[in-house]
Amino acid sequence: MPKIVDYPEDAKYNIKSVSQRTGVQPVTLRAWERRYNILEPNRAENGYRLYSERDIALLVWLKNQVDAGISISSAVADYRSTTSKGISPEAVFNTPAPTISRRSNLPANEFVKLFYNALITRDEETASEIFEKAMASFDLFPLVELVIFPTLREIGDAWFNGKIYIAVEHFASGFIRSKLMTIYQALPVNRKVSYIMIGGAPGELHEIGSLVTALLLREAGYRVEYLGPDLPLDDLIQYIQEEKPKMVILSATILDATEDLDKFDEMISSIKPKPIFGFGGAAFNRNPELISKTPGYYLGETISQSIKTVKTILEGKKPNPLAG
Ligand code: B12
Repeated sequence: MPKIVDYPEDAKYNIKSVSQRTGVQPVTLRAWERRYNILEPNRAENGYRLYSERDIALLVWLKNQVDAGISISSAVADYRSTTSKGISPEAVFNTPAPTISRRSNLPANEFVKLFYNALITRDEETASEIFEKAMASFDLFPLVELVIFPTLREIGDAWFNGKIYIAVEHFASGFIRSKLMTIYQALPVNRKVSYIMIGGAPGELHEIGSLVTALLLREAGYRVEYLGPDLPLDDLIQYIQEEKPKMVILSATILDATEDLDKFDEMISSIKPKPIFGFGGAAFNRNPELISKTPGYYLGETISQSIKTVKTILEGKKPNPLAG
C-alpha cells in the first residue's frame, strides 16, 4: 500500500518547472486546464501561472492514466467521480495506472487475425487487449495501415460473403471507431497552427478513413476539427464562413457521396480568405476519372500519402499526391 502524502497547496512553481517535473508539455497543460477546468493555478504578479505540489501530483496521475491508454476526458471524469465520493485527491494520486501492455513481436498480419476473431465473436475484452498490444507494438501509421484497415476490410468481406451478420459488422466498426476517437481526443489541440476541418461528404456514413486522417493530422501538430460523417454542404459552408479554417477535407467511400463534391470548390469560392479544399477516399480510388472532375486537391490513395500532401499544400508548395 503506497504511503499517502499530504500535498502542500501553496502555489509556487511556474509552468516550465511543472512541465519538466511531470513530462506534460506546457501546451497540453494549458489545454487540459482550459478544457477540463481541473487545475486552478494562482497567478504571480506578472500574470504567470503558479502551481502547487498538489497540482503537480494531479498532473502526474493524469499523465500516467493517459500513457496507459485512457483518454484524458475519462481520466478527469474518474478523478471527479472518485473525489466527489469523499475520497481525498491524495488517495486518488496513489492509485496505480492500469498496467501498460508490453510490446509484442507478433507481425501485423497475426494481429489482424486475432483482432478479427475477437471482433466477430464480440469478445470485447480480448479485442481491447489486442488493440492495446498493437498500439504498444506499432507507431500510428503502421497501426492503422497494417492492422486496423486490413481488419476492417476482412470484416467487410465477411459481411459481403454472408459469413457475418450486418449487426456484427456494426459492432466491429463501432468498437474500432471508439478506440480511434479516444486516441484522437487524447492528442493536444494546438490553436496557433493551420486550422483544418475534416468530415464525410453528404450521404457518406463510412467515417473511419476521415477520422484517421484527422487523428494523424492532429498528431502531426495541426489544429484539426473532426466533424463526423454525412455533412450537408450548405450548412457546412455557413460554418466555414464563420470559423474560417485554412483547409477543408471531405472524404467519400461510396460513389453516391461524390455527387456534389465537384461543386464544392466553387461553393466556397466567395469565402474570404478562401479555404483550400482537399478530398480523398475509396470512391476516388475506385473511380479515378472523378479526380480530375473534382476541383480541389486530391490528397492521395492512402492516408499516409494524404498527410504528406496536406503538409506540402500548407507549406505553399505544389503537391504530388501520386508520389507514393
Ligand atoms: C464499417 C463499414 C460500414 C459501416 C461504417 C461505420 C462507420 N462509422 O464508419 C456502415 C455499417 C455504416 C456501412 C454502411 C454501408 N456500407 Co460499408 N463498409 C464498412 C467496411 C467494413 C469498413 C469501412 C472502413 O472503415 N474501411 C477502412 C478504410 C479506411 O479503408 P479504405 O476505404 O480502403 O481506405 C483507404 C483509402 O480509401 C484511403 N482513404 C480512406 N478514407 C480516406 C479519407 C481521406 C480524407 C483520404 C485522403 C483517404 C482516405 O486511405 C485508406 C488507405 O490508407 C467496408 C469494407 C472495406 N473494404 O473497407 C464496407 C464497405 C465500404 N461498405 C460497403 C457498402 C456497400 C455499404 C452500404 C451501401 C451497405 C448497405 N447496403 O447499407 C452502406 C452505405 C452507407 C453509406 N451511405 O455510406 C462496400 C462498398 C462497396 C462499394 N464499391 O461502394 C464495402 C467495401 C463492403 C463490401 N465489401 O462490399 N459500412
